Amino acid sequence: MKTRITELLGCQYPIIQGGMAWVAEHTLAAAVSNAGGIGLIAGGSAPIDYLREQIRLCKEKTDKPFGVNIMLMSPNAEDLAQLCIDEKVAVVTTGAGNPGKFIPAWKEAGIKVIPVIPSVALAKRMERAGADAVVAEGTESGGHIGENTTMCLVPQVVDALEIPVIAAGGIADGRGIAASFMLGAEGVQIGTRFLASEECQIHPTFKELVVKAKDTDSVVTGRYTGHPCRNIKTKFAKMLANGEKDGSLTPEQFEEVTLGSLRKAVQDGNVEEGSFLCGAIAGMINDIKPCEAIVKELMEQAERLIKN
Ligand code: TUI
Repeated sequence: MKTRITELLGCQYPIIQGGMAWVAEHTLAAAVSNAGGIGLIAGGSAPIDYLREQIRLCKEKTDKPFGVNIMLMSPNAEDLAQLCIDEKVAVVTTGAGNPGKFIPAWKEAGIKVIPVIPSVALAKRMERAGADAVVAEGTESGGHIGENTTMCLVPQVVDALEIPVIAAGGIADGRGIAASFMLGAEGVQIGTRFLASEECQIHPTFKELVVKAKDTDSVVTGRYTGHPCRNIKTKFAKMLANGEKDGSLTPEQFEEVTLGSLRKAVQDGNVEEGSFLCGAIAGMINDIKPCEAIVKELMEQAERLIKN
């Protein structure tokens, strides 16, 4: 399936792995790139030395293109942005903010720049700022989210832009990819499906929560802090959601109890205090497989559907 995205990024399939903070490290990124997609390493709020090492390890594991996600709320986003230039990373995606000020330097360095955006207005600004493509991310996604749905957002972004659009949020099988293409997208970004992959290095408890999740097992917390996040509905997430609703948890207390909660979920599998960020499509995911098998199955199903 050749699109402007496969051409732009020099990959076999128009599938980009989500840049999941604390989750997306070099083993996962290299596996997705070796499977023909574009793997991503998450900068998150990691120290610069950690990200440099991850990039170098990824280069050892794959000779295919891969990328780095810069989380713009990170206090060291500036340093990580420069590191991508120094390490000659092929692709940069961004999240949780406006990357406008970094785009000229990335473009100068020959990096393909793909901001993740939750609205048409920001998509247009990114095109004007020189982005090569955008990821239009619906509220079905895991982690930090906007309000609009994939079904509504993607066609509106496609209509508003000349550059290619990648759909994200709620896509975990070939039907989701085919549907995204019908909406005008030329690629997909997939996160949650890769949580349940063999190469993903998260705690086994996290994978088990994804595989066991039903359609109603995701919840958005933290709307009142200005950083809404979609999580798996654990006891901890329900406590946060209830505390937000009934006022028993102030925004300050919310920030306090969620500090370090991504690490507690990903590294420790701590269901009492961890935030298991995950998309609303988790209910459809029932097995853990190698990335190569996931990508192959996704593309075979999508190509069959589109041909019909
Ligand atoms: O960024 C994500 N998903 C994420 S980032 C993350 S780590 C985190 N940690 C603490 C608080 C918040 C996040 C976990 N998941 N997805 C892409 C995305 N970007 N979703 C929404 C946005 C976004 C929101 C506002 C992008 C731009 C934006 O612009 C505001 C502005 O400055 O105009």
